[in-house]
Amino acid sequence: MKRVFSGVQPTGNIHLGNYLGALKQFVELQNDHECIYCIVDEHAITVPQDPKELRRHILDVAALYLAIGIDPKKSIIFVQSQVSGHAELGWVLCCNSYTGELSRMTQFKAKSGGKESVGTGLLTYPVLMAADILLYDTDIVPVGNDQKQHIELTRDIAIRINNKYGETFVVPDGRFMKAGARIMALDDPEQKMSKSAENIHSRISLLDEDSKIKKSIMRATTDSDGEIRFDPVNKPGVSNLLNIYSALSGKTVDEIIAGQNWRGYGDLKKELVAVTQEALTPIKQNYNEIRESEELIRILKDGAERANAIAEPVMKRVRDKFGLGLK
Ligand code: AQP
Repeated sequence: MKRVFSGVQPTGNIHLGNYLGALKQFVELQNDHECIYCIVDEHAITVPQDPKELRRHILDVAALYLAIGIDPKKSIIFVQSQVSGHAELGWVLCCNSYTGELSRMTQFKAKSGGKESVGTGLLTYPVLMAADILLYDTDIVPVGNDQKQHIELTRDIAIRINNKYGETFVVPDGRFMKAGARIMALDDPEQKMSKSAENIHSRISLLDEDSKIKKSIMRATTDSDGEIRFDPVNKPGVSNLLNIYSALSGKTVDEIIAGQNWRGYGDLKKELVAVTQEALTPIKQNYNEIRESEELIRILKDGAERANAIAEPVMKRVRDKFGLGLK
């Protein structure tokens, strides 16, 4: 069975972009793959976090993992900082990567742009991500499109080390959805939907109430020509709505448009409101049952043990290749 690894940052507001780009794949893959799903708290601290909030968000994401259908009997669910190999391997990989390649990463440029002082963690974030993946001899990494460049970097570092020290790492492949790989902000379809955007109507969070879902979709930015067609370059707003519809319903955009009798964008939006509310209702119900249960902590502790049992032999291999520690 091929091994799958991916993670989500516990930074709050898990949204439709995270779900349709990455999390939905997590569920699909767990029946015929060995899946390891992480809550990447060490990534979250690349920007300042309130400690109490961070702890709360870790459990929020864990509960969401279960609520969307990740089954802890099939998949490993754990918190990154509970397995020390992530930080240890991160350092080894840092010593085998270059500031030039890291400063060229689009996400680093976007997050550091215009700031006088930029934390080192923001620069080395993709190296820690490479460590997360390589630590488990991962074959497949299900992520959104925005992570493509980081997956390429992970491959480059793995190949570089394999060439220099002999076969050390499995070289992984990214896995991207057809619909949903890049969900755009509702208020500005030129930007990706994001947890940290100030305008709450730029995104639909998985736990949003029906009234908030309706408000955010009904006020989504479209255009003035009134024609409903999929054309991301000239009609990014309408195309984004159709893309979300397609990813949530499992229908192609052609099927959606062919069956419609809409008189304008308002009708498309109303239908998308219904489709979104229907998709998120069971997730919210499951979440509310799971979030306060003691079972959640037990699942995460058990997951960390299982993850560590896979990571430790890989770390031993790395220490041996690099001559670290004692034999
Ligand atoms: N808009 C998106 N469309 C499709 N996939 C997306 N992902 C994120 N945004 C979109 C995917 O979600 C997974 C988890 O993301 P993350 O928690 O690691 O953080 P992120 O990519 O930094 O997410 P945000 O929402 O954009 O957060 P901020 O605002 O803090 O930067 C990843 O697989 C990602 O590709």
